[in-house]
Order: sequence, then structure tokens, then C-alpha cells
Amino acid sequence: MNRQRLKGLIEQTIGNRLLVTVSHSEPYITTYIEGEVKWKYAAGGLVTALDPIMEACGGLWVAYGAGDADKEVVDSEGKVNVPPDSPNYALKRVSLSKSIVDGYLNGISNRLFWPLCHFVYVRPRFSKRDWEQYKEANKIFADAVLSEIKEKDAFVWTHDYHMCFCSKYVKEKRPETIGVHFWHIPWPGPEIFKICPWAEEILEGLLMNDLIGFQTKEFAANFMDCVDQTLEARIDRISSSIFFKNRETRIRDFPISIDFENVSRISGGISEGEIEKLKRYHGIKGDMPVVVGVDRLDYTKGIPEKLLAIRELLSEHPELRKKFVFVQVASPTRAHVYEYQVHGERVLNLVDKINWQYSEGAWKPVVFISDFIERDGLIKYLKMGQICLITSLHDGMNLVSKEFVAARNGDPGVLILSKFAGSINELKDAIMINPYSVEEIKNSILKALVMSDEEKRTRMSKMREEVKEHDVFRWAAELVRSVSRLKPNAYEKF
Ligand code: GDG
Repeated sequence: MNRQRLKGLIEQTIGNRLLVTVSHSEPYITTYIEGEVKWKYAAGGLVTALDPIMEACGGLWVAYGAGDADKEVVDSEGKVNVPPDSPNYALKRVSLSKSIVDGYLNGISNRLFWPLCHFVYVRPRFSKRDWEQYKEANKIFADAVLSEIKEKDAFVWTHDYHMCFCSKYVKEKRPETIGVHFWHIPWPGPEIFKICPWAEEILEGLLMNDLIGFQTKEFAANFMDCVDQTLEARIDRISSSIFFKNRETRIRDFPISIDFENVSRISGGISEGEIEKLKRYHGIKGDMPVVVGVDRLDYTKGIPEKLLAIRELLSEHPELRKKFVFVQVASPTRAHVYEYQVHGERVLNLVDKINWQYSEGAWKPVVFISDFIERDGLIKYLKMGQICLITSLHDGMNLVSKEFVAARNGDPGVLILSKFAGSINELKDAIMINPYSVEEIKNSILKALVMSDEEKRTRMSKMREEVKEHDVFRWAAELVRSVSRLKPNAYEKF
């Protein structure tokens, strides 16, 4: 599958329908930098995956306008064509008041859904006021979609835990719309999900979609178990369908991916000289092996666990001091949420302690970068690492693991990957670890440091084949093909 074939498939499948993608995050943010209007590509898995698809297929993307200069570039309907340097699709920016953002985003999305769905022992919060604001925000997104659809038929593709009710509100007004929802993060089992006071309402809202996609078979099965234990619905496990209130919703797994060719091409264009320059910039000697990590600074990603493992390694193996550097890119995220502030401080403390204890001369064991990095620059960091360390405590997929593999088009490198990341199902030639065991992380680094070139090459070439074959265009194609297989009685007009 490639961009062109995906475009053809989408045209053939959705026909004259307007393709509308709805997510909280926008792919491009407009901000003032030193008084000038500048564009920034947003960090985050959803945006990385969807932008190439929208670029290939065109259509409309509705999202929250998060930048302080967003209003400078949009038309009277809140729309602007993107990407800014070669526009291919329209971005419609939705404005929300600060009070709604606080309830819908900080309160429900980040403090209820995120910890409820990621089983990492952070307690979810349930505030009735925030819950009302969450639904209000979903209505605002739905109204933005309806204002664009007007009399046209549409294929509305909503994303993630911010948008549980958007399709429902659209379909209440335009029932013939095709509604597909993709859930990017894990879906918990019923014993966890049922602590949510609005469990029933959430499931009912989502079941207004015609198709719901999850990252793995396990998350799809968890969803069906939750429905089974919460609603009076009929579940057909063989056809993987839920029948509720005279409607059928298909439940499927579609492991998300990346634009392999693009990452591989960008990485191929980065010279040895540029890597050396980047190393020099961070005070790393040219021939020093680098263990790299790239994550949002999120408590689900296991960054403290990586640091604890590095500390143990340096303490138990003094001979490894000055023999490698751990570079962690930790892009800022959700800074308004208390749990993230505490987590950020803990991570910085650990970095300081390790560097204080083990630095020798110009060598520092940990280089910690807590800034947003431009897309191509980020691939440079992945290319700089001989070993990539991914320790998510729970992760829907984890695109960085696939990006590291795509970036290895020269020296093969070793991927260390958590068994709790969705991508472990495909990247079977990674060194698999349980990130709750500092011992396992430490031993995996030791193993990676001494792995033979032949073994590295064999493992990496299998993983590259896998990611190349199952790229993000194939992901979208499989989802769209499932839409086309929906029973005609699900939609009168389809
Ligand atoms: C969610 C789910 C699922 C990171 N820092 C910067 C930056 N990034 C990019 C990475 C990668 C993306 O953000 C992160 O994707 P992940 O998949 O690793 O993680 P989440 O953001 O948690 O994504 C996840 C994903 O959605 C897709 O469905 O895989 O399970 O949690 O592409 O490279 N990009 C730039 N600067 C940074 O500083 N430009």
C-alpha cells in the first residue's frame, strides 16, 4: 500500500462523502515567536500517524486550536489549509473557553480517561462538573463537523478518548453519516472500567459509531467484555459485532503504524558529520555509543525506570563508566496536570542525582532534553542511538519503537521494548523486557551493548521488513476496507 493507492481506495470506498477527521490535537500549531507568527508541528502519536494520511487523501481535519496565533491564519470559518508549506487538506480549528478546556481536557481526558485506560497505578479522578464540560466540548466539536457537512454525506472519523460522544451528537442530527472511532490507547478490562461512574454512558456514546477500532485484539476483547457486563447488548464474538438499540457496531483491531518510507528517507539523508555535530553539541565524544529514549514526559512511559536501570548499571559495572551515554528526549506534555508536575520533578531529580554521582571529567552519563524538537531533528536523535530503550508501563502501540526501526537504514542498532507496548506484537525481534523490573532493563542494556553485529543485523532486518510492510497507509487501508464491508442495512445510503 502507498499514498496513491490509499487515496484511490478511499475515493472508491467513501465515494462522494466528505472525509472528516476529528481529534483533540491539531497537527500544526500557529504561535508567536518573538512577535512573529510561526508554525510548529505538534508532538504526539495521533498526529504523527494521521497527518500523512490526510496529506495523501485530502479532506477536512477538525481539532482544537491550541496556538496563541491560531486566529491570525484562519478564515471566517476557522479554517486554514495545511501543511503550511504545501497545503493538501483543510484544518478547521475549534475554539473552546478556558473553563471548558479545564474540565474537558485537564479534568476528564487527562485525569479520568488517561489513568483509567493505562493501568499504571495512578488513580483516575471523577468530577461531575468536568464531566458536563467534557460533553459540552464534544457538542462543540460535533457542531463544527455539522457546519461543514451541511447537506453532504460524510464519513466522520473520530479519534481517541477526547471524543467519546462526537459521533453520537453528529448522528443525532445526521443519522446516515458513517461514524468510525479509533481508540489510540489501551482499553481496560471490566474490573477496571466499571469504577467509572459514567461507564454506561461512555459505552452507549461509542456504540453510536458503525465501527470502533483498537490497537490490539486484547483491547478490542476488553471493550466487548465491558459492554457485556454493563449494557443490555448482544455480542457476537465470531463476527466481532455488538448489537445495541437496533444498531450494529463492528469491533476490530488495527495496529497503527508510521510512514516508514518517509522516516527511512529522512534518516538516510542525515550525514555522519551531522550526527557528530549533534554529539559534540551535547558534549558526547564521536565514538561513544549512545542509548537513546524518545517519549513525551508522561508517567506511562517508564522514564524513571530507565534512569534507575542506568544507575544500577553504573553502580554494579564501574567498567562501563565513560563507555556509553544515555540520551533521553522528554518532550513537555500536559504541564497543567498535577500528576505530570510531580512526575517531571521526580525525573529531573533522578537525572541530577545520577549525573552528580557518576560524572567523570567531561563525561556525563545522562543527557536529558526536555524541549520540543522539530520532526527531522528528532530522527537525528534516533539515528544517533545504537540502542533504543522503550520502557512504557502500558502503551496502546508506541510509534517511537517503529520510528527507531525505520531510522536504522545503516548501522542496525538494537531495540529494547516493553512487553506492555502494543508494538511488541509486531516487533518480535526486539529485546523484550518487563519495565517494572529494573533488573531486566539493566540486563537488556548489557545484552545490547555486547550483541554481535550479525545478530543485530538479523534482528533489525526482520523488524524493518515488518514495519515497511505494515506502514500507516496499510493501517488506514485496512480500516477503510472494514468500513466498505459493513452490512448495507447499517446505512440506508451506503
Ligand atoms: C498515543 C498512544 C499510540 C515525541 N517527542 C517529540 C515528537 N514525538 C513524536 C514521536 C512519535 C510520537 O510523538 C509519539 O508517539 P507514541 O506512539 O510513541 O506515543 P503517544 O504520544 O503516547 O501516542 C500510543 C499513538 O497515540 C498512536 O496511536 O502509539 O500508544 O499513547 O511519533 O516521534 N515529535 C517531535 N518533537 C518531539 O519533541 N517533532
